[in-house]
Amino acid sequence: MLPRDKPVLVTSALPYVNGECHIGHLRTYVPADVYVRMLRKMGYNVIFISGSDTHGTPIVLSAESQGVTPDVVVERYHEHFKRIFEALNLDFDYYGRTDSPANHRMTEEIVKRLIEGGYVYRKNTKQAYCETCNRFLPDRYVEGICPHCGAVARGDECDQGCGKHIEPGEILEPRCKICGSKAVFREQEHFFFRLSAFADFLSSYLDNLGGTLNARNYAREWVKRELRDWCITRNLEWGVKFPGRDDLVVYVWVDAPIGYISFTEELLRERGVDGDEWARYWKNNGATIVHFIGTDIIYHHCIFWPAMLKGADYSLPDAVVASGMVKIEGKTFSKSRGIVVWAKEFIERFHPDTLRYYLLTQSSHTKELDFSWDSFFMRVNNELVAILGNLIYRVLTFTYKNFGVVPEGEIEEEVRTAIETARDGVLSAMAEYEFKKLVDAAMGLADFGNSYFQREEPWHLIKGDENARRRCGTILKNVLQILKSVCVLLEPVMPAKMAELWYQLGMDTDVHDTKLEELMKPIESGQKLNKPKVLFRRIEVDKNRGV
Ligand code: B3M
Ligand code: ZN
Repeated sequence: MLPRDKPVLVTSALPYVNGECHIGHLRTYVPADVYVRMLRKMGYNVIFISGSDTHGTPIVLSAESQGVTPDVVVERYHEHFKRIFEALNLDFDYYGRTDSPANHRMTEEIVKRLIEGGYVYRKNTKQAYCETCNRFLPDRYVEGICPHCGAVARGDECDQGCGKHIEPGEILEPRCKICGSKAVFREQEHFFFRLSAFADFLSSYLDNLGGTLNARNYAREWVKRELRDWCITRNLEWGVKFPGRDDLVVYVWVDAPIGYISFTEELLRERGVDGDEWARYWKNNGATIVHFIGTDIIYHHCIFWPAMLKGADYSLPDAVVASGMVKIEGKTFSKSRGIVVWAKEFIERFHPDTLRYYLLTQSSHTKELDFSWDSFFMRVNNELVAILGNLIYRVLTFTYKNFGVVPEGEIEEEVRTAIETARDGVLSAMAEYEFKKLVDAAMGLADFGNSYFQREEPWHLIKGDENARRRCGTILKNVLQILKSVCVLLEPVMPAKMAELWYQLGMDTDVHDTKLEELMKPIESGQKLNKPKVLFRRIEVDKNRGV
């Protein structure tokens, strides 16, 4: 587990704000949010940061195709992402944007340090150029064939094939993305980061990097093979200017991760903490840094980013947690081909917590998640409704009707043990970054609750003599304790629904602030219950299928 004596900084990858939020994004952000909420329950001091990635050709191209300037696109989708994240209860302490003045400043500062350290040099390179449009074609402006695997690829990444980063000038058979004509290569001077100088550093760094194995192993393979120097400037107007050069901006993968640092600074400033406090998080290992990302950006987070931080003398990430990719009904996710599920449409139809639950349970964190409507309906109906909702509603209506309050009684050994088992399962899932396991451990406790309630048959006991009725009260107190514990354990997973349950249980604290110690504290006898309401409703499969 993470060290106890430092604050923890958790980040989730910064979405390009060139289009709407989809479940591919949420597949990374929801687990990050669960992780943060659970760390807080474990007593850690955590800050949780993300923001919009506002630069680079994804934004510029999208603006160009809509006939507007990049800032218009950024403004629109930045607000969109914020709204979706709020609706899903993704509880960022700070959600920034990489075009902020602080990020411009921080990027310049880090690039200057790299230059001073001798890690940046200039070199003439071949750059794709379109003779029809009369312009250089950085990154996504050019399409062609991946030099590594032969798939159709974008200028800077093989997005449909091997997933590798592609350097300017490397793409084969380049074509201009704007007009479709064949591109040529022209010589131009650019700036390079001496990544090759970091090979030894990276290989020992990666040996000790925490997080998920997929991230570490993928990056190790690269370091073992070859690290080529990295071109860090582009011919674009939109972005952070390279120091001393008005005609060049830095590559988006320079200023985007630096956003993690700038947003820490912006957050602490917003909280009124003194000027240099951010440095505690990013200098001299004053914090534990954990990045949540998708597998397609492991290279950037495990190779470029630590090398940059090392070169500029900042703290290094302690863990990189990479979620697997998303498929839709068995097909490769693709916005352009319409194989996508939009977050907004989803949460207009179904409760956001059901989406959170689904994304966490549908597959293990590092494996591919194959979304299908049928599997979503099944999880809601067979798990949330049949196991969890059923337990909650039966227990609460029965107790509310017959007692109105939490009855007297002792918590039984068997129940304590079941709660401890669930808690231990959750803790080991946290240590492994396995969020499906985490939910399963909590749902296992709900399962236990159902069989305990069923086995003890309190509905017979209530009709019996005084002794039987006392026994009935004890049973109910025990199941209420189970509900309370399930509620605490599932709050990170379904924060809105669990807040409702907390209320129905008559608790007067805020479930979002509860700590794991609460699990072992008996629910108070005499505490008034609130009128039970159904928490999860069945989805009518036939009506909802195929939309
Ligand atoms: N904006 C999104 C992506 O490539 C990219 C992440 C930046 S994280 C610093 O999927
Ligand atoms: Zn490839």
